[in-house]
Amino acid sequence: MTDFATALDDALTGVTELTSGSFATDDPYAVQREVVDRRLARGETAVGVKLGLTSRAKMRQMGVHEVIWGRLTDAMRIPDGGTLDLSQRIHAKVEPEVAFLVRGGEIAAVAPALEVIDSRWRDFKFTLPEVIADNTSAAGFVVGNWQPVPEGIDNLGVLLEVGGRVVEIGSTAAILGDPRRAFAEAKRLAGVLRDDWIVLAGAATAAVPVTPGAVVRVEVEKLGTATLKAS
Ligand code: OOG
Repeated sequence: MTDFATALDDALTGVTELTSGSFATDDPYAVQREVVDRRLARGETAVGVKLGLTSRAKMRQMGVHEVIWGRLTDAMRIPDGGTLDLSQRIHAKVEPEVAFLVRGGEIAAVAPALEVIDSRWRDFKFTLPEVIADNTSAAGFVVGNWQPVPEGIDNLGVLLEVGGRVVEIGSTAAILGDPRRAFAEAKRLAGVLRDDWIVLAGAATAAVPVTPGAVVRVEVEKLGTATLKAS
């Protein structure tokens, strides 16, 4: 176990922050693997992968031209309508997304989804290797109802609501021009996508901070909704 992975795992379990610049690595995905392997060793199960920086706005913000990916475990899953425990997160934000269900390495179904991101880096300030090592800020997710991929999946309207107010408006087109491209990227990057795994395609809008008591809802045209309540 590298010191870097230990520090990230301690920050995760202790709900404490790290400061950008305190560790270096030339293989951030190896550090990420160590961090997630620790979670698996504690009894969590791998349930899929997530893509990050799939929107041009986020890539521009980070000054990068590549997507990043992280690993999902069962402990990150929040049932639709369930509770996000903010006492176990540092400074959580939510993003409206779509999720794909994997069968035979292909897309079997799609669902509206919320991703919870929570950087272990102070103020969400990190370099690209730092966010990759930190499992691309993965901290939770909610998946709505699975359904067949509808016509026009490359341009469905997306609303993010907090407390019944619309706070972000976007389109699935913001996800690499077509969220199916994010699935293809996930397959290429992760190497293998297992049956029943979930692929989170990446944010369709900017991420929004959540505070205790907030009810967060994503609505994707043709797909429906997914909801969480922050406590
Ligand atoms: C990195 C993760 C971003 C997305 O969908 O772009 C992400 C971060 O901004 O903390 O998951």
